[in-house]
Amino acid sequence: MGHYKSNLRDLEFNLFEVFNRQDLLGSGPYAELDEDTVRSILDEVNRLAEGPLAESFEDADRNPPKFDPATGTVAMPESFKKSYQAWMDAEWYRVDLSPEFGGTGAPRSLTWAIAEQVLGANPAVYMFAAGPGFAHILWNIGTPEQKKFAELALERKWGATMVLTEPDAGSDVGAGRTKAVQQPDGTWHIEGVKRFITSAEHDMSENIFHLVLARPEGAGPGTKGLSMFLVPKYLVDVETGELGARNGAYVTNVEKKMGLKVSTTCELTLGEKHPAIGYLVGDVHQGIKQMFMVIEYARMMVGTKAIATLSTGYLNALDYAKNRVQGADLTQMTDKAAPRVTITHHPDVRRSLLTQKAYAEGMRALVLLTASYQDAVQIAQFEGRKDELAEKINDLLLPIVKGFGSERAYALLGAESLQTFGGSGFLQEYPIEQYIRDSKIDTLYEGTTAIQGQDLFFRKILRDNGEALKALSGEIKAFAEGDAGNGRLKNERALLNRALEDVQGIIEPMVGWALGSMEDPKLLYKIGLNSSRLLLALGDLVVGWLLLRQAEIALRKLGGGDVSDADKAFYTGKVTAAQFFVQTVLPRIASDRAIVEATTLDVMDLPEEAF
Ligand code: ST9
Ligand code: FAD
Repeated sequence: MGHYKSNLRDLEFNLFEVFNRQDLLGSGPYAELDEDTVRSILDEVNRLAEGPLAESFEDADRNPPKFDPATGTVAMPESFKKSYQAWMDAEWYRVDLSPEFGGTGAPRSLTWAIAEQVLGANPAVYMFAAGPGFAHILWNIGTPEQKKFAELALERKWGATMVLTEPDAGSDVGAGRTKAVQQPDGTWHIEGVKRFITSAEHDMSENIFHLVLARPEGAGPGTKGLSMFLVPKYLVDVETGELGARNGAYVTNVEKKMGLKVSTTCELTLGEKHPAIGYLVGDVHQGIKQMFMVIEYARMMVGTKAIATLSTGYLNALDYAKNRVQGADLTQMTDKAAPRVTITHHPDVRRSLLTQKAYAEGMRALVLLTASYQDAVQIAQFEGRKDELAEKINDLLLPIVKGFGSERAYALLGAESLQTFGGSGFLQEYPIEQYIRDSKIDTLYEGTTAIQGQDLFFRKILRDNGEALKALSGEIKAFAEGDAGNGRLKNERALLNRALEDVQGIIEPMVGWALGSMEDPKLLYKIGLNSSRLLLALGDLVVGWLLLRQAEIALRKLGGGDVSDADKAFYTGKVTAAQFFVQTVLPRIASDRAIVEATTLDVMDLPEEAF
């Protein structure tokens, strides 16, 4: 058995018992899919994930890619190449592509359920396999020539990258200095150095295309002055599909990293040896808007990766705890001859396991809730209309999936999953230490947690006039004040209601400071001091609500009779995990509220030398 332990039962529970995705199948954009087909796809991906994809996870960490500075090339570990090949050969990435672009056009909820399995088994496989998805975006927004390029990229399985970051432009993408100079033939020469570019070099596809943000000469400052260029590694004759000359975009360094070592993180130097030819995407100067189409997808991917890792971390810890015998039952602590028990008997281990379970399963539900809004957006598009509320709620949830998901997953992997193993967790014999190293990046790339917190408050709440938040809060309130659980969840619904009030009590002063900042700009600091706190509190609230929704369903199933032993255990675990989470995690939001209400500017007034 490999390192990866998936949770197919819980994925299916979410899809078919909580979010009822079967109701969407068989009609509209999903006319070609039915529940059996979806279940068999998940089954097949699960087999791949636990087998060939997971197989190289450890080896590729211990024997990472080798960079040759003389040629700017990378040799990938053979073991990893096999995993990657298995994924690309299976072509499940087509499930997410539209039928017009050679795909299935499946609901996003299914594609994220698939993604979870790949990301949990071997995240870098999913990232190196971004080519078809990036090609899809290019095909949607590109010129006729670029559409042909995109079709070739899909057919020939070319790799792809998103290229924003520069040494002096990380969170502040708008500080980018890479420039674009228009040529008489309408192409552009791109000049500059980009860094930390994922998958920019490897030896697993014949071509790689880069989607690069650069500033046309004379364009204005900031992100709005950036345009997006298609910069292929090898130039392409889109009529014949022939690869032409090597383009002038070379990898000049590959970083040595703490984790996720098999994912190449590259310095990409453009136009130094010879011109790096770029094509203006869609022939329009809307670089940041276009790049956010990729970023939104990638942020969802990063959150899903973090949560998938926590889930397999928890299941590995659970497995260990069920087998590790150590100490006597606490009730027999004074009897030195008492039988030794497995550590699952110890209250503190149980607390830890249930915390891991509740977060892993609650955050999986958060991913699939978000995906269900993406389904609604897709259906509306298919019907030729816009579902603005679904779009807004998806936007609101994205920083929570990414920022809250990655923070909680990383913290729990270290503080709880590894801890369950005792000293053994520290060893490379078990996968947890690698999970921790590999998942730290999730709080950093695609916008750090601080950036996610600001995105949540300034863009997704304030700029939206709180509309999406109001809709989501309304659903939580209706649930809390309803009769879910038939009396069994009464106390928990009251706790949920209290947590909702506390989150609102966090947001209200923040909105007040935002309004007051017109007169007193320093009030913005008070928001900056609390936006990450809000991100985490709102995440906990949504997870608590989702867990209780699951518990309500579980109670109904348990009360319905004819439940298999396995399902009885599954549903019983759901109820207790939800109650535990709501009783032990949500009350902490009250202290966050008190902290926010008492915010002063002392931190900002402290002179730098006093730190
Ligand atoms: C990175 C990659 O880190 C790591 C992993 C790579 C893995 C690659 C593989 C991925 C696999 C996935 C497969 C994909 C397949 C796809 C398949 C599809 C079928 N939402 O607030 P302003 C826009 S990459 C939407 O003034 P500043 C908007 O246009 C590096 N749009 O910002 C806005 O205009 P307007 C990642 C947004 O102060 C404009 O930006 N780096 C959003 O100028 C300006 O907005 C980062 O993430 C949004 N949430 O700039 C950088 N926000 O307002 C992090 C902004 O008119 N830094 N826009 O609408 C930030 O995000 C900054 O806040 C900033 C600030 C740069 C946006
Ligand atoms: P900085 O922006 O310098 O941030 C440093 C610290 O300051 C952080 O704690 C941050 O939260 C904080 N900070 C910065 N600005 C603010 C602010 N305004 N308010 C509050 N706090 C702030 N980029 C790509 O373009 N393509 C890729 O494929 C890609 N892949 C990556 C892969 C890896 C392994 C890594 C490490 C990075 C990758 N990146 C990629 C870059 C990544 O997106 C950036 O590292 C990230 O956006 C942060 O930028 P930075 O590292 O420059 O940190």
